[in-house]
Amino acid sequence: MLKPADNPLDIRNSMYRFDQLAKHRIPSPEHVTEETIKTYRELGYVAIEQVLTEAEVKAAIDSIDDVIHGRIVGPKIQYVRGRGEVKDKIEFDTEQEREFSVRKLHKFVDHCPALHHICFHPSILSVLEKMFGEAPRFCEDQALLKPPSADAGIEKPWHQDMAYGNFSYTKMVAGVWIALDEATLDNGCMHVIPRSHRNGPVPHYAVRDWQLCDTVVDVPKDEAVPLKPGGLMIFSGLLHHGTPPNLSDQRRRALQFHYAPESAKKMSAEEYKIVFTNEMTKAEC
Ligand SMILES: O=C(O)CCC(=O)C(=O)O
Repeated sequence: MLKPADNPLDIRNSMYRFDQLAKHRIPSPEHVTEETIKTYRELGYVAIEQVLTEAEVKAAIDSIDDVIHGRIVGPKIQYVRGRGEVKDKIEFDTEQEREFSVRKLHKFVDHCPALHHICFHPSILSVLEKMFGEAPRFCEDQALLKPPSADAGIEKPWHQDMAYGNFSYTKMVAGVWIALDEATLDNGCMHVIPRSHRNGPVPHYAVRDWQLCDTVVDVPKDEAVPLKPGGLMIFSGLLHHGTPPNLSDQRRRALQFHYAPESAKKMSAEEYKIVFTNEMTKAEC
């Protein structure tokens, strides 16, 4: 398979395809049936078109802005590489320039009531409970901001979430990715390889990020998951997924929460190393 150069356009063109859309979509949480759960287990994801109201989406965006502009303190802010080194002290010419310099917020649910409400949204927890067959336990919160430019709106390379230490449990975890802006083919919506979770854990490598080796990604099977604001995708912690760089002029903000089945335990360091790293096999990427 192709090995892309470290150039956003080459990455976009060689690691993603834009002519296949994910088909497992339902209109709202009320449409979850036994069949939805069965297909979720088979494909590794389900998109639910409308879960949050316009007011919930607006309140979420306002909270994100409050954190970025220092009106709420406590959550962690991760800046785009090369920006914000001195964090709070850095000068930005405009509010928008500051907003476009942030890549990620996390650990905000205890500081932002509107985001706490979404994280523990009864509709979301009820769908997860059906998928897990037991109550979900919240693991971590993130806001993933993809500003509109090749250097700031960078790719999140293909990966499995359980390959990240925080999400490496002994049972399958689930991610819930919620669009706050419209997530489109152009501004970096989610992409998935349906059924890839069924092949189990795959070693990850530090390449452009902590990621699957580009050569093991089954790019021909890539399906994009565009979503309107308030729509979301629930996906298996072992599903291969990623988002291409945002080369458009539209920003793309999303929330992402992870949950584990209540009875799941954290993997030991040894188990984690065996399944998610090359320490045992020494295989190179
Ligand atoms: O929202 C994004 O761009 C990437 C989300 C994702 O897959 C992650 O951060 O694990």
